[in-house]
Amino acid sequence: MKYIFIVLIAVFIGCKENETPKKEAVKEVIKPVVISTWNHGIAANNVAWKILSSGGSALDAVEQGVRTAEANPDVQTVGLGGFPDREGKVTLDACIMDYNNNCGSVAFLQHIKHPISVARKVMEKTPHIMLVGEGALQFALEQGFEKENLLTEKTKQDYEAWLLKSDYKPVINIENHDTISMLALDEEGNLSGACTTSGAAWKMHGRVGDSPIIGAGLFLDNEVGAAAATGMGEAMIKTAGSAMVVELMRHGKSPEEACKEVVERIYKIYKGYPDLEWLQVGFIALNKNGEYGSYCLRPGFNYAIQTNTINNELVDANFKIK
Ligand code: SD4
Repeated sequence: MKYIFIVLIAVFIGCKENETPKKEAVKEVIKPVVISTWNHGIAANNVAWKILSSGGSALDAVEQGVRTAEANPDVQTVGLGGFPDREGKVTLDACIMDYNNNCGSVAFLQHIKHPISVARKVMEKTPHIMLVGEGALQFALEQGFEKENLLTEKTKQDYEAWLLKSDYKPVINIENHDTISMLALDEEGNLSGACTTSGAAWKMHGRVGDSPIIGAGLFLDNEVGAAAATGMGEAMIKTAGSAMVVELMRHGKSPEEACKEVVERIYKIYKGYPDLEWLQVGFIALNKNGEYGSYCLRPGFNYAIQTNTINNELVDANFKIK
């Protein structure tokens, strides 16, 4: 008996010695990287890339990048020229987040062309994270932002045409798209993200979507990665969409796999309900290693990606249903 025991111990020690220690594969980090939603991501990435490629911070890159869409009157779902709510008011939502989990947000903000920069001021100059409506406007004016009319002639005409029927049935990829969400990883290996929108066209007055809500429209954890959303905000809020994508990456999913899983959860929630008819959602994600990915519910969503080896390309996201 004693002999058998000694043999077993010897075998056990022998096995241990023969075990080769497992080596964690060291992944090469790709940086800098910037990824942003939709066609207008190209112009936004160009501005962000100038900052990132000269050693600037991801935070500056995302703020300056998305300002291009806010200032462009032809982009009708962000900033100046954004589609109004059903009362004809352009109301804007935006948020920004940095690698220290600092974040700032504004919602239901009127008359200010660059809500993303107001959100950054909320983050840096106040003890709060989110300001809304009149309070956000008052803060913006105190910070020196200019009050402007954001309803352009073109958007006013579109609104008047919509009023004739006043039917709230957003047209997929037309009336519930074009939010710009941007994620960046800088030379220092730090992540930041920004998201800015005029929200769903013809929404109820006072409606706030996912875009200014940290965890829904945008989330990041500098140890893991970042995610941001576009599409019907209610779906992202119901699922804590962007935070969920980051958590799934933490547990080993690739950026695309993580986006896909959340899109599938959303599909499951809406399947069989009338809202599915006009539901579109899309996520972009970027992990700490500079790997990126995306996924959406229906075809038509694309994103712009720029790295040292990819020259600001537009890519069609994979999708769940036709
Ligand atoms: C919202 N998510 O307010 C925004 C709209 C949007 O791409 O993303 N459009 O629900």
